[in-house]
Amino acid sequence: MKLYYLTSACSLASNIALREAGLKFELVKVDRKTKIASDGLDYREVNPKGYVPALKLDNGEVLTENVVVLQYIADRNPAAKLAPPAGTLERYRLMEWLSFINSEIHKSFTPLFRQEAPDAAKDYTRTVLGGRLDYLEKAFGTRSFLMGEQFTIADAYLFTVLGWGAHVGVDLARWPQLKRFHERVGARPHVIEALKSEGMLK
Ligand SMILES: N[C@@H](CCC(=O)N[C@@H](CS)C(=O)NCC(=O)O)C(=O)O
Repeated sequence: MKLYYLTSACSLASNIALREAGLKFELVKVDRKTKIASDGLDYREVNPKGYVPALKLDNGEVLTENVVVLQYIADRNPAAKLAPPAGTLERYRLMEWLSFINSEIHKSFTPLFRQEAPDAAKDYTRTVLGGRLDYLEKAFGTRSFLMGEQFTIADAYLFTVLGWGAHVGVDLARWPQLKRFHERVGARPHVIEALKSEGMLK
């Protein structure tokens, strides 16, 4: 398998998940400006949507969209317990978290990274995002991970998006549980490996 990624983008979640699942994969960097991938391909031919992540399977099929790519990875090695079995209520709870992270947190961050977005739009975005994080802070309570005590792909995804806050004026200090969660996940050996593989850690 090949994982196409942009440094420190949402594809980091799949990079982490692949390592936590113990799967063999190749990491292929995409140049943010030219969209040329380090395997020599024009990334727009791999994923015509132009964004990461994309997971190229060994049979040549390409999977895109975080929520799908992450579940595909988890299902390749059920023993790693990165997702509850398909069809169980717990699996729907996991999908509930993945959807929440994707549409309510991940996509709320996007305008904050856009130079062309007006300041008023960014202020509004910070307010909306703050409300979502307030909810998460309460929902977390005393558990270690989103699904309880078991680390899952939802945690890999949440860790990734929370890491963006420091770059766009969203300080996690306002949400102590989330800050602790970010530190807890950031200390996992496979997470450290993934951060190093993208040059985010020495
Ligand atoms: N709907 C997509 C959105 C993915 C997405 O927003 N990817 C961003 C990085 S986090 C991207 O590749 N943006 C293109 C760019 O920055 O050039 C998904 O959930 O997978």
